[in-house]
Amino acid sequence: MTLQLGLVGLPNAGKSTLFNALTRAHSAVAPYPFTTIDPHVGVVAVPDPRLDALAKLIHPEKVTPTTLEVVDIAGLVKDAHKGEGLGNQFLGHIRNVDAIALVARCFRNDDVPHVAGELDPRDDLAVLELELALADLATLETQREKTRNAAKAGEKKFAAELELLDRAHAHLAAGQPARTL
Ligand SMILES: Nc1nc2c(ncn2[C@@H]2O[C@H](COP(=O)(O)OP(=O)(O)OP(=O)(O)O)[C@@H](O)[C@H]2O)c(=O)[nH]1
Ligand SMILES: [Mg+2]
Repeated sequence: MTLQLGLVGLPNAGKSTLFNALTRAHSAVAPYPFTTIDPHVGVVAVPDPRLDALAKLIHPEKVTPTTLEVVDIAGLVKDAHKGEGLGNQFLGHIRNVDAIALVARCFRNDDVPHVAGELDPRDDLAVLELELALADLATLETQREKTRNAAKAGEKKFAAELELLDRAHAHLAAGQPARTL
């Protein structure tokens, strides 16, 4: 089974560097923002000593390790939901992943500009969390509109769905991530 992982971070945080380290792929790495525009996908086998031990015991014809699929996307900036930087539409490339890794920059290097001006990983993470919540909010609003119309048409299951979407909306609008609902 493949586990999918999406990398999210500010431009120049080191997402592609991490992607390359994890997958031994060759995503472009450069000391300027927005090096990555189109998403890159890398797949790597996950070593597991338990699998090796099992293979030694039962000698299967084929041993298939689980794989990790890593998706490297463009950098997300503050106010991306208002179109800043490359906007936030590219988040669609990681909408279906199993996990999102937030990549925060912790290294100092004057040759690699920081989009926020100075090194502050905690602040960077807050920006990422907020932009992800706002992107979720926009998705939810579209869905809520559709569900509201369907509920008006009288189908019962949509009334229940609308109630859940309303709760999720209030939660996200209060700045809470969807996963804590
Ligand atoms: N010193 C140091 N430099 C790093 C580290 N990670 C990345 N860099 C450098 O920082 C620059 C940006 O790295 P990238 O991996 O391209 O960053 P990114 O997050 O993919 O950037 P975008 O694609 O533009 O969003 C490159 O010059 C890297 O060599 C690190 O851990 N330490
Ligand atoms: Mg990159």
